[in-house]
Amino acid sequence: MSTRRFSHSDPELDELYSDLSTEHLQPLWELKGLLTPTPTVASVPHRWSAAQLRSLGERSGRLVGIDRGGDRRVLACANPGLGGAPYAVSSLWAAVQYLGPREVAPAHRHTPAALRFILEGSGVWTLVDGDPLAMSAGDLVLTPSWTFHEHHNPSDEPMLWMDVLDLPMVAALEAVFFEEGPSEDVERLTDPVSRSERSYGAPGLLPPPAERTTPTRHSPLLAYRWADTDRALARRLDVTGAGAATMTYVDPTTGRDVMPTMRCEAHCVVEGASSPRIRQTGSRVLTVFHGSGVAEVGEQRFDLGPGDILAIPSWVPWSLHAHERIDAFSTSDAPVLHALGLYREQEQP
Ligand code: GTQ
Ligand code: FE2
Repeated sequence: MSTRRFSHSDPELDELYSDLSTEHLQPLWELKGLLTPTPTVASVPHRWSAAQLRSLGERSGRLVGIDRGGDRRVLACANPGLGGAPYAVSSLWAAVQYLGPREVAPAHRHTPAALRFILEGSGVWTLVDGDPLAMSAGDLVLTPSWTFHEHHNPSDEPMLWMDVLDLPMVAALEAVFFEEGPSEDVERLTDPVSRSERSYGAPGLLPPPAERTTPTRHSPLLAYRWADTDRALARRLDVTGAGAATMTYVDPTTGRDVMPTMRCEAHCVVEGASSPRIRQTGSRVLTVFHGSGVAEVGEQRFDLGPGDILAIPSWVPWSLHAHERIDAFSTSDAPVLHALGLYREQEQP
């Protein structure tokens, strides 16, 4: 057993290299590509098409029972630059999950945090630590790290949504834990307003400090409804007057990102307009909720329509151009980069 061996024409130096290898040591002066002027980025810009995601989700629904090969029927976006790893970008898992009529994805929890953005339909409830959260098109639903969650579809229609997890980051830090939990009775799930929304769901209004839930690392508000997001985007568009606006989903008690590892943003670009071309450290996955247009990511252009999922790797300039008004949702690892002092952003010409 030895580590990578370097060689040299000088026999003495070559012998040193041999001994270094035996001792599992490597000479920095022979190592290339470590301290690069700008980030080395493995993942590539890529788009998964909504039509494919939907039809392959449906086919999986017909062929694969919820109990076969795991409890969740999930198709993970695998970035072509990541050598077969089931990650959409290097730091984020993104996937579509398909839950058929009257199916249940049983309770469990894990240290990787998850969120769902619902692209179409309604009728599924996700229970997060026992709190039933209705899921409808345009909603963002959080399942923070180590919270028990389960998905119930008591309706007659299948439903498909997007999951994003910080799994690649938690796996890189070797801190993944998982456990199964007791599933709840589906009969309890009829209430459309969760406990979390009753206390934290009104803009600018909170229970008195002494009555708030013990602060955690994540937002106590676990569902962000499309009607609120839509109104916020419309008002913000009026203010910016720029034809494009972005709103960040935050913890209403702190103003910070909804979870410690992931930033969620809603974007809109009006017909004929473009969002600013920017590049940022950290990676992002974006999905289109409404509208159509083109995404420019680095040198590539992708036609975009509802339900498409787009991978935007670190430090690649990107912008959206709307043919019809685009509403989009994105998740990035920005809170991690900020926390570590690694966040950089540049507007590109
Ligand atoms: O819905 O609980 O896409 O545990 C990956 C892992 C979804 C989930 C994913 C999960 C889930
Ligand atoms: Fe899960």
